[in-house]
Amino acid sequence: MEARPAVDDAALGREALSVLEANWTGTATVPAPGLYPHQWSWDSAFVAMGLARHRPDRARAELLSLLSGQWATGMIPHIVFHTSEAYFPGPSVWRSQDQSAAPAGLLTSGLTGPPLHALAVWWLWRHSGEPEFVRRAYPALVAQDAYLASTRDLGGGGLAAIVHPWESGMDDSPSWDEPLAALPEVRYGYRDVTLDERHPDSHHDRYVWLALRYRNAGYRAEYLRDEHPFAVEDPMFNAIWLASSHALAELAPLAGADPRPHTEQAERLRRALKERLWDGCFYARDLRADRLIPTCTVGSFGPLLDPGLPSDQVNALVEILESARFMGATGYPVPSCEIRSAHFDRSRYWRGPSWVNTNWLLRRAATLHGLPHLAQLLTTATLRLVRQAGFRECFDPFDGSGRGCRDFSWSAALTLDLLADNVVE
Ligand code: 2M8
Repeated sequence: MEARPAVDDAALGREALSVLEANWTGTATVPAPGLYPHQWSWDSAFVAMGLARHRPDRARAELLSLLSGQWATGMIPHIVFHTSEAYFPGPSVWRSQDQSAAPAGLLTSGLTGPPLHALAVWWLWRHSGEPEFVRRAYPALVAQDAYLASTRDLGGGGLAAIVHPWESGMDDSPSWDEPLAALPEVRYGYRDVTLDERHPDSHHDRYVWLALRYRNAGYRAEYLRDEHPFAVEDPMFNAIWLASSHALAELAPLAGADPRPHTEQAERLRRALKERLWDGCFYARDLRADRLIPTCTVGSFGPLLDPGLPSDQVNALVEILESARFMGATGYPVPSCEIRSAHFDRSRYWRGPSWVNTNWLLRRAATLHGLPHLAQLLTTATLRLVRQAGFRECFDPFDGSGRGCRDFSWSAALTLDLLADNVVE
């Protein structure tokens, strides 16, 4: 454990705000200086939610700047490149400028990310009002929803498929091992120092190969449907979409729109998650092999974000989450992979460490399901992590030591939100 002075809540909040100030480029908040020098999609949504009570103006600017990268297809890219700072894979890999659907004058990646943005807009509305901002963002959020429902329903069962591990945001999760192993032996050949340093032991050759295949096919919907070799229905990605559908239903009247399509979408997603991904726990489905991937990860608990999840599923998930398979055996919740799995690795990115963003999502889920004890436990333990180790990218779930980069934006932003709710009466 790194030595770190104990700080009180007010000091911790000030530190969090100063990290976010330092990571603000004038246009967007980078996840971390140096390592992640551009704007990432779900990072921006988390940052906006964390800033909602402190800097709503900045939170709105953050989301609008991300939405400026949206493609005409409705796809919100997982990275928007506002500067030319070095990062691999950067604009020369994605070549968004060659796509007529991509925004003019702004470079982006060609993949998408977890669709957290409607929830973020709702969060901002709830904490700071401002119907004008909702009206402005609403059409982009509806277009994103339509893109997922049409272009990404590759399995035809009502769920969205991710077509690259990077789209999950949980890049190296063991859930992708099987579908990646089924790809041909590829050697992309390009060794990128920053990529290898960021995440040694990752499946980089296959990641880059998959991205290039999709790019070379012109990011076409038909190619994804008929040829792309990686297509997975991920419970967390779809649960975030479901949470955003509920949020859209509440935002719709503010934008003068009908909430019903969004309520129906949420119900469709709930049914599809159960039919396609539930087997006592939620698992990812490999569409190309047509089978469930039998690894339980923190993503398995994503569907708890649905306030309408039936109580038998809620109870089963909470039992697993609190058991010795997950937070029952580690000092610091929530390990990103079940600890008894052969794939669990306490140090490897998304294969074991605990993350502030998933803790925050599960804390929200616990609140939605009337589980205050679980919500408080997640709040207290997450605050303990950042107090002890700082705003690190992720944390060893057993001893709480920091992993990955420092001054990580979503760790700082969500700390602000946890502090705001952690008022002891
Ligand atoms: C990580 O992903 C990027 C690729 O998109 C990377 O490894 O370079 C993930 O943790 C992802 O969830 C996150 O959005 C991104 C930036 O923080 O870093």
